[in-house]
Amino acid sequence: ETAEAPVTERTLVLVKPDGVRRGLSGEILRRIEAKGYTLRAVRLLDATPALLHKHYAEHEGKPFFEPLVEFMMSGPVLAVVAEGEGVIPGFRSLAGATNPTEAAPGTIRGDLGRDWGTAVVQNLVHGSDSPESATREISLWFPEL
Ligand code: RTP
Ligand code: MG
Repeated sequence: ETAEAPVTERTLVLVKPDGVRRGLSGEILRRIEAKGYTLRAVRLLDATPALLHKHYAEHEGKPFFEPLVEFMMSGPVLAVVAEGEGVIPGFRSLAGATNPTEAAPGTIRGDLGRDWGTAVVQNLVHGSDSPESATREISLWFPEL
């Protein structure tokens, strides 16, 4: 009996408004592809409050929640579905620590991000943190997939 081929893993990546504004979308997509992951879907959009409240539901009530939603509506977001074995933790490794001051050099946040003294940390990218989050978030940002 032969083993089934594993179902290909998918994650949701967002290039946040700071990344789009700074012209880093291409560099961030380049790093995802250079790592060997496949871009399955890409969309530039203006996120609505309803979408962001669902996307960040786990953070509702935290002190940074409203500044975070404001920041995420400060310009267009590039939403990406990336695919490949291990892509969920793999993209989190590429992204680096949440705080760009602490993120290791070599990571997206460590190489390209910094503290700008804003109300909420601007850290260039989002990546799903678990298979459950990935499924939920992909259905929010790409309902047709
Ligand atoms: P993300 O969800 O965006 O990939 O980032 P993450 O997992 O590294 O961080 P998470 O804890 O999920 O927080 C989501 C986003 O909220 C903002 N944040 N600000 N104390 C703060 O000022 C603070 N904590 C979180 C960041 O934009 C973070 O990416
Ligand atoms: Mg998170």
